[in-house]
Amino acid sequence: MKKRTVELVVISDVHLGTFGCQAKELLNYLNSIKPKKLILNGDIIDIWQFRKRYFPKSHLKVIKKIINFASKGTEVIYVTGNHDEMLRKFSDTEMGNFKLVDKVVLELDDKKAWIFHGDVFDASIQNAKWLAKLGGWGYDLLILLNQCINWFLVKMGKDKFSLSKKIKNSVKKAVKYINDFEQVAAELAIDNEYHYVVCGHIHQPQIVKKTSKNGSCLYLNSGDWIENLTALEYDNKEWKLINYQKEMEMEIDSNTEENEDLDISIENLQASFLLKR
Ligand SMILES: [Mn+2]
Repeated sequence: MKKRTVELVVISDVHLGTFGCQAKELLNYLNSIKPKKLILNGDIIDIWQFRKRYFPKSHLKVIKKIINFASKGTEVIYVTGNHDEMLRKFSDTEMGNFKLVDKVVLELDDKKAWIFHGDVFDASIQNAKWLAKLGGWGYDLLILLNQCINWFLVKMGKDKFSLSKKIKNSVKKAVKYINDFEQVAAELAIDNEYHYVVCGHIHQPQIVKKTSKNGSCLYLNSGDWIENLTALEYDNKEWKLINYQKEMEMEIDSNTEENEDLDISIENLQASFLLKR
C-alpha cells in the first residue's frame, strides 16, 4: 500500500499501557501515512497506569513506529498531557528530530496554530478538582456535607438537596463540560490572535469554528485512540478529521504491511531513552 504524504498529523490520548488503548488500529493508521511533522498531543503513554505492568507488544510497536518516523525524517513533537505529566520535568528537551514540549505554536501557511493538551483548563472548568484529589475520602465528605446542608434546609422549611439527582445530571454536565472546554480554549486563542487552537484531553474529536466578541478561530480536537480512533491531518491549507473506523478499516490489510524489526523490549527502550536524555 502506498503511504499518504501529509504535512502535519496530530494525535492525542492514545493511553499506551492501558487496556482501552486500540494500539493495533493506531499502528495500521500510522503505517498508512508519511507525515512531515507528527504532533503527539498528550496522554500518549499513560504513566499513571504504568505500574500495573500491562504493556503488550502492540503498544511497544507504536512507540517503535514513532521512533522510526523520527529516524526517517519526520519531525516528532511530543506535547505533554496530564497522564504523562512526569515528562514535564524534561520539557524543552530536543534530540534529533524529536522534541518534548508542554505547548507549541506552529506557523501554517501564515496562520498561527496553538497546540497543547488542554488539562490546564480543568482547574477553571471543574472547580471541584480538590474533591477529585481527595478521592474516596472526598466523596464521603461530600455526603456528610450533603447531610448537614439538608439538616439546615429542613430546619428552614425548604426542600432537601439531592446528591443523587446531581449524579443523574452528570451526563448533562459532561456535555456542558465539553462545551465549556471548547469555548474556553477558543476564547483564549482568539484573545491571543491564534487562528487555530488544537487540543486533546476531552476525547471528543472536533473541528468547529468558534466566535467570541473579539473575533473567531477554528477549534480542533484530535479525539483519542480508545473509543473514537481519530486523528487530525493538515495538508494543502486544510484541516481534516480522520475517523479510522469510517475511513480506514476496509482498506487495511495489516499482514501486507512492513514487519519492521520487532526485537524491542521495555528494557531496550528504557536503555535508549536513558542514553538519549
Ligand atoms: Mn488528558
